[in-house]
Amino acid sequence: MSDRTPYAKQVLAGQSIEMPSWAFGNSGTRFKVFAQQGVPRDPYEKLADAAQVHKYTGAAGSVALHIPWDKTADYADLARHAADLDVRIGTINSNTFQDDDYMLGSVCHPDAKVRRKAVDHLLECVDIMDATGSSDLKLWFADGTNYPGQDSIAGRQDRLAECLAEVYARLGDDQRLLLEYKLFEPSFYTTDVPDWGTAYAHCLKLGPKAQVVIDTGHHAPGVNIEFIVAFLLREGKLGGFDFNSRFYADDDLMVGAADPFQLFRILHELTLREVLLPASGIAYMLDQCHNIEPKIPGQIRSIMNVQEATAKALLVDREALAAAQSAGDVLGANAVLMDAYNTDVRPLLAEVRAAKGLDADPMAAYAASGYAEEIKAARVGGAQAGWGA
Ligand code: LRH
Ligand code: MN
Repeated sequence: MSDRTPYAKQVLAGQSIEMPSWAFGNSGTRFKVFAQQGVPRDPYEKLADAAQVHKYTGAAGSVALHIPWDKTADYADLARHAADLDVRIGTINSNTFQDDDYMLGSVCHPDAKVRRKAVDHLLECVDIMDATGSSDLKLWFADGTNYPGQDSIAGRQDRLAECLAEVYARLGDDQRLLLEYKLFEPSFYTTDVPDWGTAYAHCLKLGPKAQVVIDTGHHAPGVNIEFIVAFLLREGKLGGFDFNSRFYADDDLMVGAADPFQLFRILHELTLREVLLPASGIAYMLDQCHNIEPKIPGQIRSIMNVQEATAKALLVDREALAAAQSAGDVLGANAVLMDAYNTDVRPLLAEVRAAKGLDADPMAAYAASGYAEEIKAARVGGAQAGWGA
């Protein structure tokens, strides 16, 4: 078995996972949003908190924004603020799921006036990308129906395709749209982009600047997500991930917390195609809510979970795996993967961090920094950020 450690270290040193700005604000469920002390009041403070995660992990150099949750007067100034903090603004997320006009949908709404309003918001998000220098527009639509007969399933697809085409036409040369699917919620009968196949079909029709985002919490129980990864990679239509984990539905828990073996299997497919680094064009993002746990440590732990799953995947002896697979050696092939998965990669990651001048234990380093106490003391008054739902 060839020593894969040097290769693994090289890739791990270059890995970059994008943080969601909304993970630093208050979040919860329909039952309760528990406010936490020190939570940011505006996107500037969200970026400051995100910068702490990058400072201690060295692997979280960008932050996704969500509009209007991160609405601000001067997006170019916000981008400069990010640069001063050694991070950058990444994906711009649209929001057509919180306005009263969108009760029956946004881009799939029966009323053309409502669709116009939704598309205008999506076009405004592209204007914001021009100001922040972002290349990715991520589109998730809550659109769907709750009862059979409520609306035309095919008619809604026509409306969706028409609206997506207008947004696609507005994209700049270095910009793309990432279409995110989700099985259900908030709609409970049909969802207009419910699965990877629907997202893939719309992206194929749109063109090369349209790709699919896989949110790991958006599938029916038992769905083999790594199959979807392998398929979309083969088609060149995998645009990115919203990493999180779940025990039941769209729980938005820390990635790898509920099913670290699934995360490893997903990273294995990506490692086989050598698309782990930013140059691959695949956007690796977290999409999580830290409803009861402290948010900055929650993001640090999440980045570490992705790093650990990645390190294990990078240690898979691919030659031995390919040999066992072509020999039909079922148990042999499975054992190659399990050997890597059962490897304790924490010493390897500590070496990668040390080589970058970082503390071997980012969680302990952040806790010792006193930043948590600082923001609790400083951020008094004002309105804490949240989903505003
Ligand atoms: C929808 C979703 C989408 C975001 C939102 C914060 O469930 O995953 O990616 O817009 O969460
Ligand atoms: Mn998501």
